[in-house]
Amino acid sequence: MFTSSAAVTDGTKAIRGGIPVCFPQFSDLGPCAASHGFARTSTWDVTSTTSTTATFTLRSGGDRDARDEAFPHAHVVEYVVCVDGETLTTTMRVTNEDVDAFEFTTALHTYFRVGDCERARVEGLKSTSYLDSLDGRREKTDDADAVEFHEEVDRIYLDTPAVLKIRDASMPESGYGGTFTIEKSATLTDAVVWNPWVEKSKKMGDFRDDEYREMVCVEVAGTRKMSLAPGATWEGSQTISFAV
Ligand code: TA6
Repeated sequence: MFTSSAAVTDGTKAIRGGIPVCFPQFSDLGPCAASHGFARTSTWDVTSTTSTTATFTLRSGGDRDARDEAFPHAHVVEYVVCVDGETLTTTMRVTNEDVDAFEFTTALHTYFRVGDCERARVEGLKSTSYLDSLDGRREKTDDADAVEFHEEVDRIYLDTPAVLKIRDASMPESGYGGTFTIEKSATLTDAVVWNPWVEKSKKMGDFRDDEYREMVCVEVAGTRKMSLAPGATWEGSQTISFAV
């Protein structure tokens, strides 16, 4: 995983790295003023741990601040992180504890560490429709065999295959190089691919100007509004593995 050397970790803003949990919305695709919603900047409770897992819970109400006003629905989110041998699985469960249905979008905004983004490529998205966030979210397709990073990339791929790969061809002496495999649940229909490149990196105070070279975001997501009935639970997960 990648975490920026300039990441802010005092709770005043989302940590620039790891796997930010985007809920109750991805980006601006929901009611919250805060991009990606409030979950990633909230304090979660650690509700259980085992030798391989940690379970976190975020419950609505209580002393939550005004961020809830935009999403006034009783809910609980459970997030389970499982490190088991060579795989990392992160699972999110959203339960509607209200009397009415509510809608949400979501993403697990994973930052992957690479040796050089220009030597990394994302495979599995050939000819899959995407919304280009750098061009008014116009729907496009890319028939290239892989997504490469030689400029800013910010794409919301829709209804993608379950398995995506990031091949990092950085030279071995960089200490990096290898293949990430991401397998996502069918409930996470979409995937967001992002690299901020030069200009956006300079505008991010919690990111060094040259750190765009060291990361690629591939974010398993549900970017189309999902409705959750009272008492129902939605579950989405990703399993990440790495091989040199
Ligand atoms: O990864 C997709 C995206 O929505 C990009 O547009 C960019 O804004 C990124 O998330 C990071 O967002 P943040 O709010 O963490 O700066």
